[in-house]
Amino acid sequence: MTTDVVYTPNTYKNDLKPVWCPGCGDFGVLNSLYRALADLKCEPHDTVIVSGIGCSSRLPGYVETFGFNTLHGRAIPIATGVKLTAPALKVIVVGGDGDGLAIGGNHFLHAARRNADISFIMMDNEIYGLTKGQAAPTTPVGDKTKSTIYGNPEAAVDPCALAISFGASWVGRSFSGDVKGSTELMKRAIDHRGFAFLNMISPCVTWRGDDQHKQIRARLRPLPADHDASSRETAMRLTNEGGPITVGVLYENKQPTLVDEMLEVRWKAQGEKQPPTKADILQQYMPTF
Ligand SMILES: Cc1ncc(C[n+]2csc(CCOP(=O)(O)OP(=O)(O)O)c2C)c(N)n1
Ligand code: SF4
Ligand SMILES: [Mg+2]
Repeated sequence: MTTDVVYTPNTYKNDLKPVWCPGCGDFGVLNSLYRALADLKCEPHDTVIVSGIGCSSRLPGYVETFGFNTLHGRAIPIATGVKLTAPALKVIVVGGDGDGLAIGGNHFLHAARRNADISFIMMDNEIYGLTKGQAAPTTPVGDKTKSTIYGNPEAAVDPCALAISFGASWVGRSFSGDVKGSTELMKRAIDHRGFAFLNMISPCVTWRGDDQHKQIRARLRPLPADHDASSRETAMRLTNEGGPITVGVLYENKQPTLVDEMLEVRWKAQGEKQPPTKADILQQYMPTF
């Protein structure tokens, strides 16, 4: 007799209580992720969540899958290594804007360029939260922070514009206060073959003010009804918008992934003429636990 496993958000919860400040946007990200994993029926033992260091990077500890809280800025290369070693695993990177765009910006670039088979859910609070409020690459120009007391002199980057121009094959944006919408976008990102980047706008109530939730919500816009997500040019028009923040799948395409390319190299090196099929890959690389 076979028993059908039931997957619910509770499947992925553990006993560790998040230590985020009350009202932190990261709670919404975590709840969306529980739901996305349940809807996708991700096996906890076939799923790995990798992070760097930061408030947001605490997230793997709160999810009942495999997890790795690595070094500040180094989640992406470690996740890429996990995926190349065991391609049958679902590998998800989570972390902050400082982690992903400042100290880890080089890894972001190359993972996108290589179409590494990982999804990167970046919790963007426009600040370094854990270290008490220094300006980050997404802090708007002119904003006062602990490290820019006269106003931030640097222009902010739009992470989605970076991801699209670096060559990411899936790029989306969401707001942590919209758990339903974020769950759907996370499912698409996690299911995507190749490098998927989800810019999760996730307010920091402590260092960006109680108002950040309200201010961001007022700027949210859905995708235009005729949006063509296969066009890089069209997607780019929905970045660096200044006032409005467009949420949804901005860009999506299909192209060979890093695992495809590496397996082909390996097959060639072994003298085989045919590239591997998906079945070959899974058979050779299924995790052994
Ligand atoms: C190599 C290294 N440099 C700097 C730090 C200090 N540090 C820890 S977290 C962090 C920034 C956190 O900001 P972000 O990645 O945006 O995450 P958040 O806390 O906002 O979620 C910094 C600079 C560190 N831990 N390691
Ligand atoms: S400092 Fe900001 S990002 Fe960190 S837990 Fe508190 S509200 Fe969240
Ligand atoms: Mg941050």
